[in-house]
Amino acid sequence: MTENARFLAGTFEHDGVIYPKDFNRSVIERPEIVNCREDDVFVASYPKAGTTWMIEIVSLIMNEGNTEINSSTPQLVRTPMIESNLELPFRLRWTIHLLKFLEPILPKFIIQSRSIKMLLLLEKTGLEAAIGLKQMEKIPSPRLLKCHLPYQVFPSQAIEKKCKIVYVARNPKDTGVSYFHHCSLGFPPMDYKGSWNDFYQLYVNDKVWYGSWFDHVLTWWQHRDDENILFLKYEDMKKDPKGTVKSIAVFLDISLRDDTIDNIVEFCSFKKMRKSETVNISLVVGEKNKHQFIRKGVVGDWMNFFTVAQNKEYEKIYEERMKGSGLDFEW
Ligand code: PPS
Repeated sequence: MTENARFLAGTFEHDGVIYPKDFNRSVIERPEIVNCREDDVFVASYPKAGTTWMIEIVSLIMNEGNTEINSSTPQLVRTPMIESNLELPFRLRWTIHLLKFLEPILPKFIIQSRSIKMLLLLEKTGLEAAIGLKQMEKIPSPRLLKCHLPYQVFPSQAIEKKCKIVYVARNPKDTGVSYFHHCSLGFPPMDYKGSWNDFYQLYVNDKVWYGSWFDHVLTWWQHRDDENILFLKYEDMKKDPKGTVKSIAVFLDISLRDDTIDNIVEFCSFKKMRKSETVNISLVVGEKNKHQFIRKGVVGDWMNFFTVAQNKEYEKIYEERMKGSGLDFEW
């Protein structure tokens, strides 16, 4: 089986969009089952748009700059991803706890074996608890929730109750490159072993998780003027992080002191987030892995990956799909 065929075998399709097989099918097929509260806040995006960065910013705004929870609790635990569904069997959960207890005394070669590393990773990153719907119930209001869902399968209760949603979009070339590194992180289901050229074929044919970048971003873009939706771009966050924090605070109706805003910008800088174990899962899985989660954080890294032919093909698709939308990106 080719690497791309193996990738596709790990997916399911709903309404023409593919998703990882181990995600919660019912959240995607029946968006009305997600119980939402009126004061829920969502960060939504197509994958690799800067979601993790945005969540750090929004959570700090909601906590009026208090960094305590962000420094101590994995992001995945405090901000559930609603469609995730990592339902570990009871026995495995116990093994993980036992391993954590024994970790300081176990020989290095055991700790570094792939499966043990994987189990410890689950514990350390909070992935062990990443069962979106179950986690959501446990979190006190106001909750901050994450998802990558296209608008048409976004929780309908959230739309009806006008929950606030911050949607972040990033230019599709950098998104694709970042997506390649994400899928290649080295642990299931992110254990893609193909090359960039292989992955490009999946990406350009909308055969990656959450489907077409264009469908996703443009459908959310159509709702940019809804009173409960704030549509932001990664490139603008890079250019003006302080302005970004201010505009989100206004949207959430939270007033912040100027020095608090500066602290939020600093706490959420690429440098700081890269070093933070609560957000950078690569620190837990191993810095030596050539693919990183908090990786480069720049605009324009696509130039190091797209071939001339790929760029030509992609530009043509971009022109066609974005025509008349009023949405454009700098890259
Ligand atoms: S995910 O897995 O879909 O939630 O990934 P997501 O968080 O959306 O996107 C990851 C990319 O965002 C970059 N990143 C940042 N850029 C700038 N500043 C900060 N603070 C920051 N934090 C994360 C991260 O490095 C990924 O982009 P690439 O291009 O791979 O570096």
